[in-house]
Amino acid sequence: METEVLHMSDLGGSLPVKNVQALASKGLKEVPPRYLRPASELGEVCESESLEIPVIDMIRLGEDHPHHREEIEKFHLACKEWGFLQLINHGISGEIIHQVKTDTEEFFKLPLKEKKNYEQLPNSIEGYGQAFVLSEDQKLDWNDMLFLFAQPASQRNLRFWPKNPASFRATLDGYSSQLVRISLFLLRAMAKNLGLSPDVFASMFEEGIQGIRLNYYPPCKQANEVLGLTPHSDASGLTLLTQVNDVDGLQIKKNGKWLPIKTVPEAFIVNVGNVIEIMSNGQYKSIEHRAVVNPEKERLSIAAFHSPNIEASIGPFPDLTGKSGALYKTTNHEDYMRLVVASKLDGKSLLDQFRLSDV
Ligand SMILES: O=C(O)CCC(=O)C(=O)O
Repeated sequence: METEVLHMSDLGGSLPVKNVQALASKGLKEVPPRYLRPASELGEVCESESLEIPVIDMIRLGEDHPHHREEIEKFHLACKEWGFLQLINHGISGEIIHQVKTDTEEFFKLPLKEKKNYEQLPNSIEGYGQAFVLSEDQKLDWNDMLFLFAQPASQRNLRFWPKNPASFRATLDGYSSQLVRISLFLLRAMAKNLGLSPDVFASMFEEGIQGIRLNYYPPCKQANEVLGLTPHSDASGLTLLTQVNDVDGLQIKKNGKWLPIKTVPEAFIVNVGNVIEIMSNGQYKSIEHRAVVNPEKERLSIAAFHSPNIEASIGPFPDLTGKSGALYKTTNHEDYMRLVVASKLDGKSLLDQFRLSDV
């Protein structure tokens, strides 16, 4: 008997919402109330110049590099204490990065009617639209997205992959496999830093799931009253983010305040997701983050989320449970993904459901 292959886009979806780019282009006098956040929800932004996320040089992480030990230690601390870092010298050519940025910009410039050819279908997260909207009274993000499953290639649904610009599909294909290469390299370094055999994470992520979210944040005159993306920690294992244009907007939660990230040109912003926090039994941290919008300029970003294969179980590695025992529940990946898609973004609340005690 043939077993039915689970397609990621069958895991559930979000309620449809208005297109924000179209709304913003109307030159509204007032932003509709569903996008406006109370000041209490927006929290305090940290202005300290001295707080900057670690910058890690991937060449120096190489085992033969004379500064390997120093860099690998810095990487370990970045994963433990920050959960975020900027990765330089990652080996992806400037040409691929330039092309993926240009194609992303070109896609969002298309007329709404054309973008809607790639619109999400009911009950599926893949395509052009929005994610994690579960009720009609939920506050909305000042963002439109195109979400695609890019890996494993058997999960691709080309129906949602834009044909315009003409280079989009080939560009994303090349970019996607380069990101898999980087993420496997980082996962091996993480495993070694945690005292595990280098392939324990990589073997689960090798044929793993990669979802790519292209974000478009229109400018907003009431930028300080809306959010581009609600605070959340990433459900996946490891995220690699590229900022497409030179407009910053990512903020991470540090010591109870929101710390704006100043992006290093050509760097990837890398962050630990919930799956690695769980598997590392809390040694590595999946940090809450959000996106804010600019009053004058549009902002675009590309987030690539890397998760293990669907057969993997999501739980603390037995070698890391030590004296404290397991600090998180173990669950199967399919159930975990179904929960992710059915949950609204809400800080670290998703991860909290897996905690067995305070970490
Ligand atoms: O646009 C950004 O800087 C953040 C994107 C992000 O966190 C996401 O897509 O989950």
